[in-house]
Amino acid sequence: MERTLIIVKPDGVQRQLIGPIFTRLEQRGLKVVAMKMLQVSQDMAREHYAIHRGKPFFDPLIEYITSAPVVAMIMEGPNAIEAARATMGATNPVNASPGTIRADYAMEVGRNLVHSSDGPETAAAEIALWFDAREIIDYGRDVDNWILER
Ligand code: IDP
Ligand code: MG
Repeated sequence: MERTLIIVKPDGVQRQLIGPIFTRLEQRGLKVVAMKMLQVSQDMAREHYAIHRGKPFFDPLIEYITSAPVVAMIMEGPNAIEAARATMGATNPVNASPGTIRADYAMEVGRNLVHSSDGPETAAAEIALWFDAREIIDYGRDVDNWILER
């Protein structure tokens, strides 16, 4: 089953939106298999956003993601990456579709509340960066019979 990394960014934690953000994803049927709060270090931020090094928004992005604690989680499900990206909405909240997290709660690209892996390779690398294998829990849910076709 596919897994993806979700992060409630510092603005999401400060604005007391951990619950609403998490609820959107959880209620779709995505299963939480790991979850923790942490303060991101400069080194970890630079590694997580390495692909954006050299871009004009890189330094502000590092400052943003390290500015206060975040909540990170791994969510699992069929097409989890695509499902989470669709629920999160476009990178710039102004272009995000109504009903998505970013459209409903955010105004600007540099304060867009949430991160979600953008592909299978990225998801695998991000999960390895953010979580130790022992922090990921493989478990069943009875409700899966009502969420998944099998
Ligand atoms: P994503 O988060 O939707 O995958 P990416 O293009 O991977 O978007 O960019 C990573 C993060 O960098 C964005 O979520 C946003 O916080 C920030 N960012 C991206 N583009 C800009 C920009 O043009 N100005 C300011 N911040 C940006
Ligand atoms: Mg991205």
